[in-house]
Amino acid sequence: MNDGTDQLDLAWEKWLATSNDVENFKVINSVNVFKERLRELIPTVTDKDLIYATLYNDYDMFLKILNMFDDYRYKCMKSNNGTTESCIANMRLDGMHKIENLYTESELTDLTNFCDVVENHLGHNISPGGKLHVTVNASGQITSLHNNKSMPNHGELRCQSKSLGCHPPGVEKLAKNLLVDEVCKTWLNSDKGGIWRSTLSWLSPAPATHIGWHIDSIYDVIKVMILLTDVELINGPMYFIKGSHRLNDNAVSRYKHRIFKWSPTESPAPRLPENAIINDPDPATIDDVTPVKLNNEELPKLVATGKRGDAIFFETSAFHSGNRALSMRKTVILSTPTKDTTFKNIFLEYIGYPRKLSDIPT
Ligand SMILES: O=C(O)CCC(=O)C(=O)O
Ligand SMILES: [Fe+2]
Repeated sequence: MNDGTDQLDLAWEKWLATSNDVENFKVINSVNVFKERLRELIPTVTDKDLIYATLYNDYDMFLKILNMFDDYRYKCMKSNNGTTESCIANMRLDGMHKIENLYTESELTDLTNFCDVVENHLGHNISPGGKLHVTVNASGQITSLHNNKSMPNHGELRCQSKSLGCHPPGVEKLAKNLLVDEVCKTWLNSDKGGIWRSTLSWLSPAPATHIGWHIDSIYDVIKVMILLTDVELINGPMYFIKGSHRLNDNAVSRYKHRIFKWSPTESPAPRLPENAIINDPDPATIDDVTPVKLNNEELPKLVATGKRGDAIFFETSAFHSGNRALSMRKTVILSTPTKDTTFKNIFLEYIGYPRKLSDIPT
């Protein structure tokens, strides 16, 4: 199969040689046109099965096709804003980028007030880990707050918009930040890439990591982690394998192909086997320099430390992990939708990913 981006380059060069009209070089950049093409090119269930089986059985093709979608998207990304541009450049290279001091104290006030209410109400019941259940009456006042403590060995209490049915107070305002909006939309090359879900989290000291090495899914999703406390090595910063959003024919991409094959469901997030990465530090030995060792390959890591008000963007199809904390870490993580955003996501959904094992053609 041809690599579509080579073809795009050739077409571009030919166009330049014969026309001065750079603005009118037409590439598909519309979700609806792309969907129409998919229906024309892959019209039947048998065609979809064939493509699914190829991606399933052929590791090289899996890499080539997923990377082709990224390369094409990277070429189409446009932004008029210098800060967005440099953020996107680092996202392409590393899969993660921090913007310092993105939020002012006054912008953080509403969410901080909500955090104070929760903390004052729960007291020592802020830990161990679990889900925060909130009930609200008709006039929007909180009538009960409860930690279900469903993760007794973990330190993370989560308040998810998914279970709440709305964003926690103050989050919507943070999500409306113009830079966040522009970075997410530029990264996905989609005007549908607005903020979809949020997770507010309190990470307290605990015997186990709240989440080990994983990718959120094969789909493209950008998250922005807003730090509500300073996060240093001792309060559980996220680890991230630099560049692991790309498939570079290394241990990362071999695992991603296995995840594509053997983790058909999206929840819980596809994890690496416990012993795959010999690097699950406790807060006393955590560092920001030692590479991650995956199957004897050394991979550079990034560490999501920063100050209150900083925002850390990361692509969630890269490998990342939680860490344990020696003192409280508070963050809110906003995420974009998978549906109707990148062409890769639309393609994967179109061929029926993720499929149950019984629905995978061989
Ligand atoms: O809380 C963390 O450090 C990890 C967060 C994470 O895995 C995610 O939001 O996808
Ligand atoms: Fe994650």
